[in-house]
Amino acid sequence: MAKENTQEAVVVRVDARQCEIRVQREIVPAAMRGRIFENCGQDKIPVAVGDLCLVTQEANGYAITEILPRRNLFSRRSAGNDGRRQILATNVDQIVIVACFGVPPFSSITTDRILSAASSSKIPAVLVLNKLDCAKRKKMEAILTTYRNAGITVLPTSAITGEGVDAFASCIQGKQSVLYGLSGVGKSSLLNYVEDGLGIKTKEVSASLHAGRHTTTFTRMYALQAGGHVIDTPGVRSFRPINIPANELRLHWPEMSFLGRDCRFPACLHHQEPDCAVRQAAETGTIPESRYRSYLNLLEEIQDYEQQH
Ligand SMILES: Nc1nc2c(ncn2[C@@H]2O[C@H](COP(=O)(O)OP(=O)(O)OP(=O)(O)O)[C@@H](O)[C@H]2O)c(=O)[nH]1
Ligand SMILES: [Mg+2]
Ligand SMILES: [Zn+2]
Repeated sequence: MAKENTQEAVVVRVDARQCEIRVQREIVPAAMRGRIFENCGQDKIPVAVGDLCLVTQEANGYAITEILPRRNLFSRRSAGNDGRRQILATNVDQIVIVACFGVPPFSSITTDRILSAASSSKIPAVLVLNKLDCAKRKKMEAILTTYRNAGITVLPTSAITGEGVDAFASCIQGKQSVLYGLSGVGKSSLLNYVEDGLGIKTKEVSASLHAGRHTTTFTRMYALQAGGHVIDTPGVRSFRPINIPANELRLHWPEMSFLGRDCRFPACLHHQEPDCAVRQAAETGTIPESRYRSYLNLLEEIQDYEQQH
């Protein structure tokens, strides 16, 4: 049974030694108590945005004493080669992958890696394609078709003209979502557009020429007036999924698993095996080459990693 001064709270922001929590509708700082570091396992930090936790009120503020069981968890392999896991968000209903037309250029590899991580965590994902105002029609249609054929909901938007943002707003309403994608695609701009008063810092238009700077530097959950919560994250430059074995990777490319029934070997990795129906489909354009290439690119990386560990 919970102690008398113990309350339930939600973690809305995490820094190196301190967090912010929402408790009784207020956002307050909270310290992390030593005990929660004990069962950290492969994680760098035991607390993540989205966590439900127990907190106690101490003389100089709140302290998190326990993380409650998570219903799901979105993570990646942390930078460096220590095999650690970086938890990006927990207890979410969906991952909203944000990519864009224009700058930074659309990256199939990054998008498909994030999609595979969402799939392996059993979290639904949607793809927002922002900067519609910068889109070239042919390229836009190719990207839309590729992902819609893979069974993924795609929402084209522009945080400048407002086109498509209503659909984005309905997509996040009433749910707990995490926005994730490359730096500079317009994650924070989209949130500012649909939610009055957030005032999240976004890149100045003039400063966007200076590539490589992240505008959002911490992950933070915001409550939506229409109901639901959304987690804005700092953009990434690259993404490595974690805990997907090479021989299961293909399960996360839905359009390949159907075709894979025609491969000679039931456990075909769709790489160099003879009579591979998936490779043939990529060669003839039945499945998009970009999706097959991003699969192979990740497969080889995971195989290298598995050989080293
Ligand atoms: N043309 C155009 N520019 C946009 C659009 N949305 C955002 N931008 C611009 O893109 C730049 C980056 O926007 P941000 O909202 O800071 O991007 P972010 O994804 O939050 O970036 P990080 O916080 O670094 O991850 C800014 O200069 C925005 O004004 C859009 O729909 N069209
Ligand atoms: Mg941002
Ligand atoms: Zn095959």
